[in-house]
Amino acid sequence: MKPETPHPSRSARHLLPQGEKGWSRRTILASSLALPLAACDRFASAEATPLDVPPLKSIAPAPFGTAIKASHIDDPDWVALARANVSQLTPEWEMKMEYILANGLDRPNFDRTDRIAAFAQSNGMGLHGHTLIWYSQGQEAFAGLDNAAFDRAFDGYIATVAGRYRGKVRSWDVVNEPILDDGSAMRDCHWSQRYGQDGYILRAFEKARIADPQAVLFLNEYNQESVPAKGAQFLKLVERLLKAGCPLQGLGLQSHLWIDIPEGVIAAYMREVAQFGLPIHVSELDCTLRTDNRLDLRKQADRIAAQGARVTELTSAFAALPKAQQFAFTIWGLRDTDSWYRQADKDDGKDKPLPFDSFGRPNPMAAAIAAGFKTPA
Ligand code: 9MR
Repeated sequence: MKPETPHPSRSARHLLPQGEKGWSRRTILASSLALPLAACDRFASAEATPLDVPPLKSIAPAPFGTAIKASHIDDPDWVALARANVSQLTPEWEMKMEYILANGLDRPNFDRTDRIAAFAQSNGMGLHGHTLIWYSQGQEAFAGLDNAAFDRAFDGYIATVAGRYRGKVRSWDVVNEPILDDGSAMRDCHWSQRYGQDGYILRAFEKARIADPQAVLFLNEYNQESVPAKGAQFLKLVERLLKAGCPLQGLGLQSHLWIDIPEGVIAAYMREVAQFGLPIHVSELDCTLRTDNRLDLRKQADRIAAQGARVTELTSAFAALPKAQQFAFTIWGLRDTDSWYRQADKDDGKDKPLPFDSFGRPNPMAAAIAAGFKTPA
């Protein structure tokens, strides 16, 4: 029911210069000593004094959001944690074509989408729509349509979905992830095959503008803040779209980070992308502790320290944006166990990619977010 999207941060790690992920004799020696210590580390962290971090929404310079699945609404612990910490929600899955068109084009299903929208409203939380058009979805539902039927279905989907949540969402990710992982070019997909690589984006934004004239319309992409070639391609795309008169109003930086992103890359990109003057949404922050290098035997504590550094860099850079460009700051789940990294098929039981642990207690990552909000840079 839920085919996975390619793993953004893991695939990007292959793009790092060798020096960033390589290993040396010295690393191996140090690592072999680290092995028994790593085991102790687990106990050390279990006994650590709980961190005292203020509710994240109370210290964020903009709405502070989380991804939500409809099942979270039935989990009182999740609801309490969300009420305390967030002021905005992004449906993690149930506002996507994959869910809405699961029964085919003629029978759109909004049960869980409506439930999330009602939950946001009854809790006074904002709602960010995610996502109308995505290369990884819709292929099956649109297969076999002739051109005229394809056009009707494409335009009709956007009109129906964006129209239904008009007045309920603050904003939409109109198009998600249009650029190839290595940043070399735009993705080719079923949408681009019909309308062209920029054409499908332009068409989607125009239709979304008509369906919901008030919502702020975003282009959303991962690894632009961490992989320079991809960031450069994103900036070129934004420039072309704006030149073509696209009603693009905001830029979504997903920010699926990992611990070996070289220092300074994220902050430099934030300054660059801000030059368009458009609102910025850090839209899906998480930071995995995993690395691709199986010989990387760093202790959990060292990984967490590296995670904190990258997360604070991102958060400080967001806090340094002009106020009018701070649209929202969203984490891709509250508790580690809510993360897509911890879904059954990929769970290693150890990753801590989110600000709260499985009991809803602040992780060091929550403190790293708080530190960044306090020190704009
Ligand atoms: O976290 C989401 C996971 O639960 C879904 O199965 C998956 C496919 O719909 O999408 C994940 O969220 C992705 C987001 O929609 C777009 N950027 C990458 C996110 C992580 O894969």
